[in-house]
Amino acid sequence: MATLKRSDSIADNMPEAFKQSRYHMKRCFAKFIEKGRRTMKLQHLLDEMESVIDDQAQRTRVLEGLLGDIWFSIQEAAVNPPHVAFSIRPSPGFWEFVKVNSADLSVEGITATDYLKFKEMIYDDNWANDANALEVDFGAFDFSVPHLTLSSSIGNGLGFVSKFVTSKLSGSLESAQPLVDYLLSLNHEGEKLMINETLGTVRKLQMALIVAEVYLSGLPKDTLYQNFEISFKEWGFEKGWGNTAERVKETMRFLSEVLQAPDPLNMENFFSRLPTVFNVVIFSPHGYFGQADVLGLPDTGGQVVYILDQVKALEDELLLRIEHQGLNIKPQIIVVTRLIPDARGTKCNQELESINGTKHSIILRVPFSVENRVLRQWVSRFDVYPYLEKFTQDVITKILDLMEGKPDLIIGNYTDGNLAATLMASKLGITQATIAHALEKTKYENSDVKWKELDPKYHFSCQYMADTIAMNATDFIIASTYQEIAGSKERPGQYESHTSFTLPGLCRVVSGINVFDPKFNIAAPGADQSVYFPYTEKQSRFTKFHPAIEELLFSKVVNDEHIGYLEDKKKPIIFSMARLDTVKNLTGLTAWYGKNKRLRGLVNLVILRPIEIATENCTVVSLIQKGAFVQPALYEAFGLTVIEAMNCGLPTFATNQGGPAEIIVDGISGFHIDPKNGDESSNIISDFFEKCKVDPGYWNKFSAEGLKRINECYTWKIYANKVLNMGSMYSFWRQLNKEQKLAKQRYIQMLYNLQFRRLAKNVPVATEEAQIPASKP
Ligand code: UDP
Ligand code: LCN
Repeated sequence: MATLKRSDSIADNMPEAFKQSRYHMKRCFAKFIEKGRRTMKLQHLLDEMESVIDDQAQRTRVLEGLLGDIWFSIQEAAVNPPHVAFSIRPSPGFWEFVKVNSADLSVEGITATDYLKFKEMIYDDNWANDANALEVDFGAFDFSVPHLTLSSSIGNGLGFVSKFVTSKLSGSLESAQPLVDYLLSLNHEGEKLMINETLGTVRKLQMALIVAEVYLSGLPKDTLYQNFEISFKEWGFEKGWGNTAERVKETMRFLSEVLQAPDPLNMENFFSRLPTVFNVVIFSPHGYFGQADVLGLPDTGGQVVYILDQVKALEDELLLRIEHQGLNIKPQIIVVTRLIPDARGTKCNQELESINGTKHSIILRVPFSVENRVLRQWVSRFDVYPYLEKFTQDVITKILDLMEGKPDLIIGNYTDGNLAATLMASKLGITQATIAHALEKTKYENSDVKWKELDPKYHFSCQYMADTIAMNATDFIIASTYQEIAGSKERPGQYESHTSFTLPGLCRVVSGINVFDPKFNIAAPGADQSVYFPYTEKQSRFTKFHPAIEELLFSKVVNDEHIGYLEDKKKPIIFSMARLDTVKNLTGLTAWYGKNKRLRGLVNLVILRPIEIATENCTVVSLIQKGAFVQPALYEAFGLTVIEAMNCGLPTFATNQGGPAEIIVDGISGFHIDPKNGDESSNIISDFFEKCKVDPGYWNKFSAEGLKRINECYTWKIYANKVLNMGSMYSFWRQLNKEQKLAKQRYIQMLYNLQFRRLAKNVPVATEEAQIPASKP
């Protein structure tokens, strides 16, 4: 049987595929167009095929081989009788579009633009046929930027950029001059770092490095930089190479190798040593950003936990690097959020707050103001757009004052933070990074084409414009998983869903973001290991909470704290904890448990209602020995609770929809469960506990493998190291790419000014009356 040839396009393969079952396919297409204009997802197509071909064996035969290969890659069909157009995704990041005539099954390959127009006809005919409809095409700027080509390389931008930089600096001595110029520009508060004008050419630098290396070889390895600083300065070297003779020599060797014959490894090593990042601004405007009493409040979840842990990890890594660079500089990280005067018992009405567990990092809160009035109440993350520009302007003034100069890196979080970061980075000319946590677009089906319907509540027009602007403006993107960027075989990634989309009547984004752009990087977060530690570390437990937890789980007295109690104390406990939100599917888990007698016989189920202090969770976890954690979400962007549980050595069952599918290697470091298939999921959990009964080593095996997976891939130390390496390399990359960057920035400014601002003005500004908070979907 023929199968899909990758070398040919889908449009080339499709006629051949139809030949397999022409009669049946003609009947299916007749069915597809029967209801007139509409969009259909793969499942709809399969359902309608089922109603046409009722014999299952026959259906299986139709969808075998080549046609099956193509059919199961369909993401969407747009029906405009007599044609049906398909968007097909043969593998992550690769899209093709075809238009099929239902009468004769003739196939025509079409462009993304034509597919979007065809789809728009369903929603807004006039717009679809408007020859001057606004098209946004960021691809037009990307001709000079190299792109990855393999799906498997997506998310490894740093490695790719260092290879590309290497090739740009290769060839002749002059080719490396941009690196020398960049080194010459490095300074801290005006004080030069690395080299001065004496070493302004590649040849001079190369010679000086040789002399310096010979000199350093004669010194004991631990000789402090201060002891040879004066001679080095005379030769043209400034501080920043290292704190000891040994470290300086290593750094110099990396550079000598790069200048002699550039290679990516030495390039990356050299850049990881460069003193380029000291002051960092992190934006997270929406929700309640605080260190206590905030989790569970509207729009306030894992993003806050992530940022607070991220700051600690980045500060630790910065302090270490600065020490190793031989510098005496105090790094500073400022998390910028919104000041909320009506703070509901939190500290969100306080302007400045030091961040626990750090030496120099703080939270800065700046209020949203409108028409010279400070907004007192919380505003939903969907409604923040009218305030962001003024907010960012106010932030810039405060930051320049607090930092006594510009920061070196600005990191945005979520749509609002990323837009603020874009405005500030472009104004000050600073390296920018963005983090999404979760992009909303994939959460709501057809939310792009149906934007007009949804806008009054969600303002997706603002959000998708802001996301597209920030993704394109930023120097690098930090994603937690591969799937966040490019999804899986079956499901497109969150970023990938911005490749091309349309907001009929507003703008057609024919090229929004390219997931093969080397700005994409995966740096997964970790969990705070002083809070989430292996259950074996008994001495670290917070035993003072034990009686309260005992009472919570086993006391028969019903009160506000708990509903129900555990009768059989000997049964292991499976537990789950999340914000009370439909997407977290805690009701689903409860129903699976109720339905599965075998599971009920094996384990107790505990659902923790939102509780504030993470340490309590940890204690609960450690108490529940030989139990398991279950994360049944319908979709989870990353899933911090999954890695928190695994950090405690708790075997974990987590949703196969989203990040957890990547965190856990199914059947090795935990288990994947399908949130849409409760019977299968509850049986997977039952099988596990049955096996544990027969073989107690089975539980330990999964506990240990979970911990191993965490230590190999999901720690804040690994994260901080990667992110600072990115900061260093992409700062240089943006210099090398200056012209292209500037052109794109101009285009972005126009889009911001002519589109985003206008849209933001349409979002109603909150009145003085208190609002009723909506929960985060
Ligand atoms: N969390 C908590 N108490 C709760 C619910 C959640 O401390 O009642 C913490 C949880 O430990 C985790 C974060 O909030 O650190 C939730 O992050 P996750 O990525 O799992 O989901 P999100 O809420 O961001 O969607
Ligand atoms: C937002 C989410 O929904 C979670 O899945 C993530 O773990 C969290 O942010 C932190 O990135």
